[in-house]
Amino acid sequence: MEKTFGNTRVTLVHGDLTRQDVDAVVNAANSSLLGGGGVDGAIHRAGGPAILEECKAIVARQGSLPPGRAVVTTGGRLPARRVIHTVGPVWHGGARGEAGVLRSAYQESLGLAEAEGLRSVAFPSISTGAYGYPVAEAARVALEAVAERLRAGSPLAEVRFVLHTAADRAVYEEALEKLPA
Ligand code: AR6
Repeated sequence: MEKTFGNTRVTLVHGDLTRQDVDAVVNAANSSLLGGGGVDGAIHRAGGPAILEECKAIVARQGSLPPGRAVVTTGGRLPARRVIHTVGPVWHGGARGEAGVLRSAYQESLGLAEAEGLRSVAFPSISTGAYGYPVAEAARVALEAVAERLRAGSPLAEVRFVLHTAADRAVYEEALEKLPA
């Protein structure tokens, strides 16, 4: 399913982020940028060591990456040319600013994709795995954050959400249906 905001299509697919034929994929990383499990582990496995080398250079230069911020590296051996690494919030019940940090993670990632002159970017469901964010709430925050930025005008042609399970895709579909174009 898809919906258009401004000039940009938002699409939802069920699949593997590392296989997406887009300009950039977004990594749900942690502040160390040294890799981990989940989609982070899958990106480093599929993309090879060049990504980790660039991550280490970034941390040496600017320190660890705070939640809600984003940085960009090469895509290594991935079909995507770039990986945008962002850090979502750890879920602590929702009263510790989690939604604001999640929203920032999406919007900073889109800003970097635009600054890099990219046309298409694919996101995983940030924070809803190891970080424990309830998926229905995360889907609403994620889609609202993306739609808001795209409505303001963006050179991106497509923003794709790649959901790892059919159940997660259904949750994102429901949230996208409710969102005004
Ligand atoms: N393609 C698309 N989605 C995936 C894939 C994949 N190949 N693999 C997992 N997912 P998580 P987080 C989904 O845990 O909650 C890491 O260790 C997964 O099913 O990857 O932001 C980092 O280093 C879930 O829906 O990210 C951090 O320490 C979603 O991706 C921490 O986990 C996010 O789950 C970040 O936790």
